[in-house]
Amino acid sequence: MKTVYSPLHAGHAGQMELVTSAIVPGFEKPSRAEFIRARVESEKLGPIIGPVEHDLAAAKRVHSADYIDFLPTVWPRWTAEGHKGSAMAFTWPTRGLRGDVPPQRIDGLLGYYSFDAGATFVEGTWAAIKSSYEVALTAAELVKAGEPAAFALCRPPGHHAGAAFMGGYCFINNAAVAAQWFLDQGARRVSILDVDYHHGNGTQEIFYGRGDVQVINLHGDPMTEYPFFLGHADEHGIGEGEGFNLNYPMPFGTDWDGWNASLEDACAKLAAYAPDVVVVSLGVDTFEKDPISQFKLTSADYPKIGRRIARLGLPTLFVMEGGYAVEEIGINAVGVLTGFEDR
Ligand code: OKP
Ligand code: ZN
Repeated sequence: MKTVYSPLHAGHAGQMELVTSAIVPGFEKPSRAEFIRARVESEKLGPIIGPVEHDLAAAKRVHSADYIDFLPTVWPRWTAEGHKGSAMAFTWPTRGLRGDVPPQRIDGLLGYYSFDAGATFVEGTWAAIKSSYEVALTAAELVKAGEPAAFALCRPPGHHAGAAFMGGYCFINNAAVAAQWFLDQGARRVSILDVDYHHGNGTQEIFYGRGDVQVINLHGDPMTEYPFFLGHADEHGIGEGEGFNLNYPMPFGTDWDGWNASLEDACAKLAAYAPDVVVVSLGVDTFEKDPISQFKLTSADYPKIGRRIARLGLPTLFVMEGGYAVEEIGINAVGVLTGFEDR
């Protein structure tokens, strides 16, 4: 299959991250995408192509226009106010506070448009966000044009970004953009299968009231794992979306057997929904050696995931999300893709 990749991701570098009482170098770093690209090449997965330029109209189909228009202004405003280092939110409008009034200063606006301190900006961040979005759309176009599958090597990732908020390293929800784009191109139903270790709270929020996108998440139980405030098994969707959101929270220590049982159930529900296309939010932070995660999948398990998804027999777009064991991220991510191709 073809891979879509942009070198512009690399400008999103040197971000700092708040981790349990310390500000440390971000886990979501450029080498992640470079290890994956190198493995795509060494495994001869297929051609690597650059993204086609797109305006932001497709992003505004799943995000609010004011949120999307805000993103390119963050770094210029942050520096204009004299700040140095990563632009990062520190105050959020939670219960009892006014979440409906955008403040005037960038410090406040960052909180207004986020749910945590995890989506940080440096100088090259907006260009990276835009290129990641274009990578997803370009790969979606390949699938629309008849390729059985395509790989969007997105960085930064997207599944924590909601209609009007960023967080968890995510800004534009690339998988959600692609799913909506398929619908706008004539698909009747789309399934999003999110296998990243963390619950894709943004994707769930965007489609929660919708029956034309089935959202399935396999993830660490939010009772004990980030993002903590969404991803429970009793979240089924609402209104038209009732029954079309499925969560499979799993405990720390989950290995292939436990995880695969969830995948099997998820694939049965996906097949019953009979979508025209599947968008896989492909995170490989379920890996046993991932530095921020608590599942126990091994490198030998990733091709099995790809093989199972291939058995659905549906056009499939893979969109890169998380994975922080950088030495093995290429082996694991590309392992899913070669497994999908049954080789
Ligand atoms: C992004 B993706 C802070 C831990 C929070 C944020 C994790 C974001 C994961 N002590 N870390 O889903 O891989
Ligand atoms: Zn993750």
